[in-house]
Amino acid sequence: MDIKKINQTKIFANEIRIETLKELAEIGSGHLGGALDLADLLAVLYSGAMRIDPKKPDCPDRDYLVISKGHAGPVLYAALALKGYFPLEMLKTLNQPGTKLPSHCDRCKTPGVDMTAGSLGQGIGAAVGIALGNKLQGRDSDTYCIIGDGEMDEGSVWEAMLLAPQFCLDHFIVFADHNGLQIDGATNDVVGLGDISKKVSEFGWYVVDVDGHDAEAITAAIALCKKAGVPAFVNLHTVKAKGWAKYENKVESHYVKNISEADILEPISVLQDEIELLRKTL
Ligand SMILES: Cc1ncc(C[n+]2csc(CCOP(=O)(O)OP(=O)(O)O)c2C)c(N)n1
Repeated sequence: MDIKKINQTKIFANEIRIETLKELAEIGSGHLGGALDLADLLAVLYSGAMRIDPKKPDCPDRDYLVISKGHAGPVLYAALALKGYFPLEMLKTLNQPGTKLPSHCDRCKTPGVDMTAGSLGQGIGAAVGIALGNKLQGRDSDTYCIIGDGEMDEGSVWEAMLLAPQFCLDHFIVFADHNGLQIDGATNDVVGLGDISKKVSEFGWYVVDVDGHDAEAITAAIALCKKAGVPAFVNLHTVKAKGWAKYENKVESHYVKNISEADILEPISVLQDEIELLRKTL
């Protein structure tokens, strides 16, 4: 794999984290942990894995992304703004009255957002519908979906898991953000999922386990999934709040209040130092 391309993707991931932190500091609170931990995946998806054109967000032949754990809106907005879907300046309006960037994703408000989400367990069913619609209309568009491991406690997720192989949705890739935590504790302590990969595999999916912070491994996994010929599931092992050491792997990172401009200086400085090191390799 091209190391320069991978390092560019890593730089992009840190830029996404920095913009996400700035968004949350601007409004002073928000879903921090489950947003930061998706930056590496989004960097891969928006660095070439997905067929998209920021100038034509509604082009029917694009690839589609449903973030079913809709509370991760801020990290998606950071990626979209950095890709040029809308001005970076707009990120300052996160969750403000009249904004196009509500805390939870809304397809009617934000250019580049393909599905409204927030009520957990709904987005993956919508993604099955999108993938099926594309198949019936003969498009070769890929549909991607991101769900949370806590979200997988919802029964509707497993209904969608049953349907995708039934419809032979071979252009469908679901990522589980497997950080082991949810709103009020460890997922295993709330409703344990057991061996997620084994379970999903038994539903008829192609399954691959990946380090969710390794851009190269994520890229390789997507390539495998595209060849699978059946719906594909990436068990993405992540660290909640990855990129802000103070909050990493902490339940309290789920929703953080009183985030100030001063608070984010330290994590941003660490992320910028990493960017500088990576730039030297280009
Ligand atoms: C149907 C529904 N029930 C409850 C909630 C409240 N809620 C918001 S986030 C969350 C935890 C989600 O955990 P997970 O999917 O693991 O997300 P992550 O830890 O990656 O942020 C809950 C229960 C919701 N949004 N929707």
